[in-house]
Amino acid sequence: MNLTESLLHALKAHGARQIFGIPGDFALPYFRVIEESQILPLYTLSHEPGVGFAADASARINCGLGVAAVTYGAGALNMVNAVAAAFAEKSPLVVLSGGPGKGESRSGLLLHHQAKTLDSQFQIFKEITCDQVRLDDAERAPADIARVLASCLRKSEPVYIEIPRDMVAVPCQPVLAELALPVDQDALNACVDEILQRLAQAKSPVLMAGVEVRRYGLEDKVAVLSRRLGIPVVTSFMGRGLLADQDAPLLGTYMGVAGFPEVTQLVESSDGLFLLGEIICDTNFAVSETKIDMRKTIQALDGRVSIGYHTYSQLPLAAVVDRLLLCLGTEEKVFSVKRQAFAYGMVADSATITPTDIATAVNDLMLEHGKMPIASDMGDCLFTAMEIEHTALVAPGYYATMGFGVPAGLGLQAATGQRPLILVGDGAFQMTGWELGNCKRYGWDPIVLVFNNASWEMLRTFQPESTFTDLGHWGFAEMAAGLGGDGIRVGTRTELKAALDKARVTRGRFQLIEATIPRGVLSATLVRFVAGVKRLNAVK
Ligand code: TPW
Ligand code: MG
Repeated sequence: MNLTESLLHALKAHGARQIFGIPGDFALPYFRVIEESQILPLYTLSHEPGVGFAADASARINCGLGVAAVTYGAGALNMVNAVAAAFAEKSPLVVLSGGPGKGESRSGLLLHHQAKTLDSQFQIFKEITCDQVRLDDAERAPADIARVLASCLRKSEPVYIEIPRDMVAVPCQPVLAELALPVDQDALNACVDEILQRLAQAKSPVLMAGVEVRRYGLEDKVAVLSRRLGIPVVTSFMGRGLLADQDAPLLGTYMGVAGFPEVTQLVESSDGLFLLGEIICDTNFAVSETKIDMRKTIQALDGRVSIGYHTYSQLPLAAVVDRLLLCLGTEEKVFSVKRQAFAYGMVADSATITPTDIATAVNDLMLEHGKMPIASDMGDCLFTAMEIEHTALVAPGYYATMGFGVPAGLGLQAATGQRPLILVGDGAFQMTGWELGNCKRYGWDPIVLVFNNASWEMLRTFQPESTFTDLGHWGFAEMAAGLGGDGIRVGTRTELKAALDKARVTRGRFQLIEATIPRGVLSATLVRFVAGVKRLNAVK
C-alpha cells in the first residue's frame, strides 16, 4: 500500500463517502491515486470555493467526514473562505492539498503558487482547522493521519492534510484508527445529576437543539430525550432542519423578534434553557426580545458542559445525552405543544411573486409529493427557508457566506442520491451558480430557485440610501441551457406554480426557476428580522 492509498482507506474507514476536488500540478500525482484506486469516488467541480462548500455540505448531510481535495497555493488558498465557514459552523471537513516535494524546497528558486514562504499555506490553514499534518515521513504518517482524522470527528471541525508530491507513492502502513477517549464517569454522573435536577426544578424548561446534535448523529436520541423528559424542543436559526424527520415535540425555530411568537416567548421566559450543541452566536441570539442570561442556561458545547457558573470539561455531547437517557428510564411523558404553523395553498394568480409566496409554493409541493432536502445560500432566501416546513437543511446560518447554496446542493445530491432543492439569490448565484454546469456529467438534477431581485437586497435593507446595491438584470433562465439544464423565468404566482410542477416531473437535468421579485419586496421573516435589528440597534 502507498501513502495515498493508506490515507484514502483511512478516510473511508472514518466515514468519508466521496471526494470533491480540483487538481493542479502539485496535486496530479495524488489525484491519479484517487482515480485509479477507486477507494472513494471523485467529483471535480469548477472553482475551489464550490469544492469546499460541496464537501462541507456532504459532511453536514451525512453526519460524517467531507473531503475537499485541491492543489497547493492557488487551489488551497482559493478555498480559505469555505474552510473558515466549515470551521465556524463545526463541519468535519478534511482538506487535502498537494505540496512541494523535499527536493523542490531545496532548489533555491521560488516555486510557483508560493505565497510568502513554502510554509505560508500551512500557517494560514492552522487558523481555520483544528489539526494539521504534512505527510513528509512515511513511518509517522499512519499515526499522524489517525490523529488528524480523530480530531476532525471528535471536534467536528476541519483538518488540513498536506501531501508533498514526492511522498504520494511511497510505501506506507495502513492507518489504525485511534481509540475513543475515555470519559470520566464520575464527572459525567455528577454533571447529568445536576442537569436533571435543574430541569426538574424549572417551571418551564426548554431544549434548544443546535448543530452539534446533527454533527454527532444524535437527532434520534435527542428526540427520545425530549419525550422522556416531557420538555418541548426548539432549534436555533443555525440548527434549522434538525429533528425534521424525528418524532419530537418540536415547536419551531428560535429567532427572537423575527420568529414565531410562541417560540420566542417560550425560550425567553424559560427558567431552564438547555442548549444542546448550540453555537452561541449573534445570528442565533442577537435579536432576542428579552436578553437571555447565558449564565442561567445549561450549555453543552465543544466537549464541555457549563451550568450556571461552573464548567465540566471534557464531556462529549454524545456521552451526556446517552447518560441522560440511561438515567431517565424508558417511560415517555405525554404532552402536546403548539407547533409553528406553515402556510399552504398559494393562490395561483397573476400577482407578482414575493419570497413568502415561494415558501408557500414549496410547502404545497412537499405536502403533495414528499419532502426534499434543501441547500440555501445567504440572503433573503435563507429567511424564506424559515417559512418552509421542517425538512433537512444545509445553510450558512452563522458564518453567513454567500456562494454556499448551489455547490452545497450538488454536495447533497452526491452524498445522498436525493434530489435537492436549492434556494439562492441573484447576487449569490453570480458567485457560484456556474457549478451547475457540472450536473450533467454526474447525473445530478437539483431544482434551483433563484430569487432574482436584481439586487443585493439584504444590504439595501440596512442601508437603503446606497445605490451600489443595485445589480443588473441577468438572464439566468437563458443560461441554464448552455450549462446543460432547463431554465425558465417566472414573474407571477401562476407561472411559479406551473414551473415548479414541471420541474418536479422533469428528471435527469437540473431545473432552474428564475423568480423575478420586485426590489424592496422581502419575505415576512426578513421584514421582522430587519425591523428587530434596527429597533435593538436604536436602543443601544
Ligand atoms: C462571500 C455580504 C450579505 S447579503 C448580501 C451580501 C453582498 C447580498 C446578497 O444578495 P443576493 O440575495 O444573493 O442577491 P438578496 O436576497 O439579499 O437579494 N460576500 C460574501 N458573503 C457575504 N455575506 C457578503 C459578501 C452580503
Ligand atoms: Mg438579490
